[in-house]
Formats: sequence, structure tokens, C-alpha cells
Amino acid sequence: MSALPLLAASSLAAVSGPLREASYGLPRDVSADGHHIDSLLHFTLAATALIFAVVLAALLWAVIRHRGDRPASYTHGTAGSRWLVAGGVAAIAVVVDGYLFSSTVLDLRRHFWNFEAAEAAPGAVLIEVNAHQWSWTARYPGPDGRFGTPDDIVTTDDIRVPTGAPVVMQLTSTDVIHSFYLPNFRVKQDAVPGNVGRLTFQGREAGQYEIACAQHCGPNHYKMRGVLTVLSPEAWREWLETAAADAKRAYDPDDADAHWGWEWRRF
Ligand SMILES: [Cu+2]
Repeated sequence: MSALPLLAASSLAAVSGPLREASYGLPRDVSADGHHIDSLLHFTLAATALIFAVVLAALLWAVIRHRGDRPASYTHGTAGSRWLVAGGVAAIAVVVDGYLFSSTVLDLRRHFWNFEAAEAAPGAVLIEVNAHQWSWTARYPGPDGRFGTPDDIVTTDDIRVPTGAPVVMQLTSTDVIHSFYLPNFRVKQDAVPGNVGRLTFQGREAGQYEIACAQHCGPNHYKMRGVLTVLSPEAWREWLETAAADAKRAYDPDDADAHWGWEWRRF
């Protein structure tokens, strides 16, 4: 085998092969904010494990303590024991669910839904995504910085972003509901016909990662697998320049289907 096909085969293998997983099976987190999601999952796992251990211990204690052949006796407890149980349940609800609720709200406000800060950040990358049966088409504004103009860069199942800058996406669909999912970035957003949804994330590690459709969208749903490539800022600028030159050559004013871009929405 000559070097070129070998190189192509190995880079394909890098895309199609499973990524190295961390700990007990979560996809490797390569984003700036994914650890907030992971810490909620870890907290939930620890809390449920602790509650399970306490309940199991009480059950075992009861089985051993009351073993033997005795007549059953029924009790509704004392006022004190009832308050103890009610207080325990309330404490678990306040501590466990309260922590999960407040952390979720804060994480969304500060990171996952903080689109204003993401768009205002220096070097922020804006991308429009059009989902359809069965692929993802992405649009970059091109050198003029505006969407829906002849210099837009358009790609299919291939989205490239730099490290160290937030990416903000606006997504829609032309047919059914799809769901844009980046497991390695802990983000997911439905793409709904007639609606523009938003998504933001930031890549921390260069590499190629899976784009999956998380909504069963028809018989070829499984084909909606794209590649998100995270590049170093230098490689990203290089790619953008080449892609802009290609887009200029490929632009066809008569191809109405290709002109699905919209003016960037201000929410
Ligand atoms: Cu889909």
C-alpha cells in the first residue's frame, strides 16, 4: 500500500473508530464547559449510591433483628419517629434535588445558554445549521461576516471550529425534527422546522469528534453522522481562507436550494 491511501485509511479510521472513553463510559469531554454536566452526573450517582446504601442497611437490620418465627405486629410509629422519617425525606429533597436544581439553573445561565457572552467573546464563531433527511448542512458567514450572501461557506456533515473560542450555532430543519448532538461537548439541541434553536460550546482539544442526530428522524436516521473537527487557531484560519476561496468558485446564483441561509437572528 502506498503512503497516500494508507494515510487516508488511517485518518478515516480515526473518524469512524470509537473515541477513548473515560471512567465508567462517558464520552471523553473535550469542551470548556462539559465538566459542569459531568459533575451533576457524578453528584447524582454519589447521592443515589449513598441513599441506596442507607436503605439497604436499614432493610438488612430489620431482617436480622426480627428474624425467627414470631407473630407479625403492626405499628404506625410514634410522633417522634414519624417526624424523623418526614424530616429525612425533606432533607434529602432539599439537599439533593435542591443542589441539582440550583446548579442546573446556574450552569445554564452562566454557560450553556449564555449566548450573549458567547457571541460577544473575541473570535466567536457563528454557524448556521440546516438539518434535513439525512445530513447536516452548515453555513459560515464568509469574509463579509453576513449570512445569506454569495461569499458564505457551506459544508455538509463537516463542521470545523477552532480551539479557545466559543462557537454559537443557530439551527433549523427543512423537514422533520432532528437533534444536533455533540457527545464529546455535552451539548444537544433540537432542530425544528419553522423554528431557529441555539447552541453554544467551546472546544478545548483539537481532534475529530462525532456529530450525531439524537432524534429518530426516519429510515435513514443512522446516516446523520457528521464530523466536528476542532483545529488549532492557526489551522482554523488556514482552512477558513481555503474554504472561502472554494465557496467563491462554487457559488451558483441560480441554485435556489443552496440559498437557505438567513440573516443572523437577534433573540
Ligand atoms: Cu436526524
